[in-house]
Amino acid sequence: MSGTFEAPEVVVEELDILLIGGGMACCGTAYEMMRWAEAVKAETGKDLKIKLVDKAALDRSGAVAQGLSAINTYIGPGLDPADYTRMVSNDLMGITRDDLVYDLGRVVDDSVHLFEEWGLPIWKTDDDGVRHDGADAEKEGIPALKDGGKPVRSGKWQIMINGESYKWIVAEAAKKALGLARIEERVFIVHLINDKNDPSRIAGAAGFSVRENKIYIYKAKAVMLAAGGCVNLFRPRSVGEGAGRAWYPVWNAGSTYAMAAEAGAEMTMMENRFVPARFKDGYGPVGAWFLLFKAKATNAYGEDYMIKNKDMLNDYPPYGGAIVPPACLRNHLMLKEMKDGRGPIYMDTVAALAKLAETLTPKEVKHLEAEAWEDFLDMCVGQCGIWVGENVDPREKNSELMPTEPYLLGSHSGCCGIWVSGPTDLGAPTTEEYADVPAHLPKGWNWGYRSMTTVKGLFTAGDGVGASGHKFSSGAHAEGRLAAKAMVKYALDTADFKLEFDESTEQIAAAIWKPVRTFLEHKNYTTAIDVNPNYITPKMLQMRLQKIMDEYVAGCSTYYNTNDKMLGVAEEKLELLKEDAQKMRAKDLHELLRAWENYHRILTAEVHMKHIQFREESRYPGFYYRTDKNFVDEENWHCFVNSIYDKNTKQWTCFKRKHVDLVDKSKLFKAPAPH
Ligand code: SFD
Ligand code: AMP
Repeated sequence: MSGTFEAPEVVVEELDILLIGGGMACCGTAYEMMRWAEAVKAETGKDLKIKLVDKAALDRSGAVAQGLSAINTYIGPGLDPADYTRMVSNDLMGITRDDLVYDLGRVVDDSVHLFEEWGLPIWKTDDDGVRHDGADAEKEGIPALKDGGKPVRSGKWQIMINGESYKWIVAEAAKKALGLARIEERVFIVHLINDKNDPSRIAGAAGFSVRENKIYIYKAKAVMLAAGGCVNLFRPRSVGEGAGRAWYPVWNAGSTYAMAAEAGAEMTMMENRFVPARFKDGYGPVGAWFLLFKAKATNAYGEDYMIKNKDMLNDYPPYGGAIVPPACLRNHLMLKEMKDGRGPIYMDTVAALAKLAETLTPKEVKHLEAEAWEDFLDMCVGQCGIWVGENVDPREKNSELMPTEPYLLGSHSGCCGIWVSGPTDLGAPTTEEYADVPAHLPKGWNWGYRSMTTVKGLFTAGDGVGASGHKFSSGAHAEGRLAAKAMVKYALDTADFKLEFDESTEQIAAAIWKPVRTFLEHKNYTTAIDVNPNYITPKMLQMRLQKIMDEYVAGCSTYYNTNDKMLGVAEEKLELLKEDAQKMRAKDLHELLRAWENYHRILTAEVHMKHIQFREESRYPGFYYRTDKNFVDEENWHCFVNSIYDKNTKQWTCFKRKHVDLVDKSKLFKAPAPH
């Protein structure tokens, strides 16, 4: 029987393993998992039931939808995972999990090699130092990366690709590994289900089809939750007709953080956020300009604020003294110019291209100019629209840069997310304090299965894993792969375990469809469908959330400033918003999706606010400032801030966890680091 809008069909499926999301991380998990699952089947005859569900279509879902033009994490020969660990730590102001980052550093290149094998064109440098596009390099017989081919480094960690079809290529490999029967596209998961007899264990997940009137309820022993980061929880700089634009993908709505928290998973560093400097209005990325084109950003009067304001870095030892200052401090120096009225900020594309023309051949210059456009066409096509619409030729006219609205993510240059179990073969106890801990890592960093959250059977990767940023596309894929093996092991270890849902399927289905019921019940009360005292549209509710976050939780409109009092106001307003959210309506499946995205955003916004409130310092100047605690306090706050949500009382508990360096960080600094 197929369902109707009034009475949706409820499909219940029993699985061993469920993968939620179809982005870089989940594609990695899918690819790797099938290798282990097939080995298990060959050896034992056990055929693990595995399914992947994505709210969109795998080929273009997630952050890499439009493609990318660089892979930002490729270690390659000459660097080592410890160097990578140091860089990540420094960029995130010293508070990351060295075990997770180092572990990823050991395997990330393997994912890049696979991408190349699957057809991703990677720029190469030949023996004469000449650069070639990926396809040309292949035609000319330049070896693949894994056979010693030299990539074109845009930066120390980044390599250039022709990546318009990056996601297609990665998705194809995942689909091939899984087989189409194991994939359900356009199913939005809204809720994780705990086990009735052990609330700290996962038992499944539930969602609905965004195309058909169907609710899906999955029972599963192991669940991968990799549904990306959180976008549009702050009022975006682009309003009105541009409101659908953002830098990070608008379709990732905090599902990872909200659902994991509701299931009881310990969260970490949720105060962290990323406020990227981007080309104004189109959100075009800047990495290629800064790193490959060696462009400088200036204030309106042509002054390089990184030089002009460099003494401001001294306020933040030891990080300000790093050879490459952290991204937030680079913003800090930029914001000074904007606040003092010396904006707009410009990317000096004119000088950069003229300088490159002095040393490169005309053919290479032409290629680079084409790349300037391709960089946007690959990953942020709207920026090309801006350049065309505003008659921008980057050789002749500089473009404005602007710090964007904040995004929550754990894979790009941010580190909020979920606390996970680390690798099993890293890190000797360094201090006496840990000498009695049987595990090799600091206490509480490992509980057996790599990438498992503190909820048994619930795993995460990519934007989901907290305290370890700078994975980017390649790292998210690799991290998904790392989890796959542990998930198969967990599913086998718990094969005889009988799961029981802590809610009935009827309760779950009713909760999912509630916004539809609200609409159907009240729709005839007024003649204007959007104006009704009995419900609020998801769009209006989203605007309210964004306004609260923007004005009180350090959004753009306050230059990223907040304080204890403003946070108090936000807390109160969010409470009221949550009450009203219960009255969200859904007049069609699209609005049902929007309503549930909002629920996820609200919970994510709340935990972000609570963490900022708890951490009594400003750890990320340039990303946010607590003006009542406007300093970095290494003595008291060089620690993780973690939290747990109780879905019954709806209360958050924030607490400190000790931070330990496993990799020596002194190499990062011009002067010796104090710790
Ligand atoms: O230029 C549900 N990223 C870059 N990485 C690089 O390596 N190089 C770059 O050049 C990068 N740049 C960049 C990047 C991203 C974006 C948007 C731009 C530019 C414009 C970052 C990476 O893309 C990012 O780190 C990874 O993709 C993260 O991977 P992952 O798997 O954690 O998230 P995802 O790929 O967005 O996938 C999420 C999936 O979840 C689905 N989903 N499914 C079911 N139910 C729900 N409730 C769901 N909610 C979400 C999504 O559909 C998706 O499949 S640059 O700026 O530096
Ligand atoms: P973005 O385009 O800003 O997302 O950056 C892409 C990559 O370049 C990421 O690895 C960033 O950390 C790095 N990056 C961007 N800008 C700079 C900069 N000014 N200095 C050093 N690294 C940068």
